Amino acid sequence: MSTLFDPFDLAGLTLANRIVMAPLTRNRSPRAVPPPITATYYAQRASAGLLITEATAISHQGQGYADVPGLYTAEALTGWRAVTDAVHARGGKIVVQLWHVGRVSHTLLQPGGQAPVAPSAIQAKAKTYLINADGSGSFTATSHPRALSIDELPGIVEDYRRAARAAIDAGFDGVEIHAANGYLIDQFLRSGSNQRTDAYGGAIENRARFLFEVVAAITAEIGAARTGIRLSPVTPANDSVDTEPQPLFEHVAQGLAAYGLSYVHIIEGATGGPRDYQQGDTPFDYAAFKQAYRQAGGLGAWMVNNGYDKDQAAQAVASGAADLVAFGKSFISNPDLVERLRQGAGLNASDSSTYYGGGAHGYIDYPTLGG
Ligand code: 8OZ
Repeated sequence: MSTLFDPFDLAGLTLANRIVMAPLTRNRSPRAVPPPITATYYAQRASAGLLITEATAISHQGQGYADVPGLYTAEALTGWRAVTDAVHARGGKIVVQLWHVGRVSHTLLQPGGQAPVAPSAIQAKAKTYLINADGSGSFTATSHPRALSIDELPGIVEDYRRAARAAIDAGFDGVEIHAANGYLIDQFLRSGSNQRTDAYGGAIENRARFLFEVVAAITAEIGAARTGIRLSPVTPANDSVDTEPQPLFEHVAQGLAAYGLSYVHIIEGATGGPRDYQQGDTPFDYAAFKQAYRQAGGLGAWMVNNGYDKDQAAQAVASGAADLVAFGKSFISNPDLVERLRQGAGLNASDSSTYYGGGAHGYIDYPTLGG
C-alpha cells in the first residue's frame, strides 16, 4: 500500500513523495518577469514531490492578469532559470504551467490594447485582476473578446510549442498544459463559450480538436514524458459552462491516452470550492472518467486536487484512486507542508489579502516548523 511519503517514478523523473504543490497565481512578476523572490519562494517549497508553477503566459496575447509571469521574453526566461536552479539545488522537481487565458483578459493587458481572443465572441462573466498606478490591485470585468479566425489557430499552437521548448531550455523538468478553469483550451472544450460552426466547434470531437493540436505540438517538441495536463471537468470558474461534461471529458481522456503524457491532473468540483459541484443533471463520475483513460491505454500518473486534507489524500493514494495529490492554499502558508503532514503538525493559516500582488510579505515569510 502506498503512502503520501513514498517516492514516485513520474515517467522517469523521481519524485521524493506524492505531495504536489498546485499551480497558484501570485501576481508578483512585473513585465512578466519572475523576480528573485520567486526563486526563493519555490526553493522554500522544494520538498514537495513536484512543484507546479503558477500559470505562466505562453505569449503576450495569452496574458490576462496584472503581473503574471510569461515565457515569451529573454528576461522572463532568465528569471525562470534562477527559479529552476534554486529548486534543483534543494533537490526539488519543477514543471511550468503553460497558459493562454483566451477571453479572460482585459484590453489593458493585451498587445496594442486589442480585444482578447476567444473561440467565439462571447464575453465571460468573470473578473480579471489589474494593478493600478498607485500599486493597489483591483478585480475588473473581463473585456469583450473577438472570435479567433481559423487561420490564427496554428500560430497559437506554435506559441505553445515555442513556450514548451523555452521552458525546457530554462531548466524546467517538464510542463503542465493548463486546460482547466475556463481559459483558452477549456473555452474551446465547452459549449457555453464555443459556438463555432467550423471544425473547432459543435460536436465534442470538434471542440476537443484545439486541445489535441496543442498536446501533439508540445509532445512532439519536448516529449510526452515531460508533458502533463490539467483539466477541471465541472468547474464553473471563469464562466465555464457545459451541461454534458461526462461525454466531453471521457472523449478528452480517451484521446489523451494515445500521447503517453506523464500525468493527468484533475480539479474535482468547483476550483477552490465545493468538491461535489455539478454541471448538468448528474454528478460527474470521476472513476468512469479515469477508467476511460486507462481503458484507452493511458499510463500517465493520476493527480487529484481540490480541498484534500491529509487523511483524504492518504486514502486516495492508499486505495490507488490517485498516484499524486496536489495541495494549493496550504502550500502558500506552509513552505514545509510535506514535513508538517508527515509529523501531523499544525498548519499555518494563509492570509488571502496577500495572495495576489505585493512583494515578499505573505510570499516568502511564512514560518517553517521550529524556524
Ligand atoms: C486565481 C487567480 C487568477 C488566476 C486558475 C490561473 O484559476 C488561475 C488563476 C487563479 O487556473
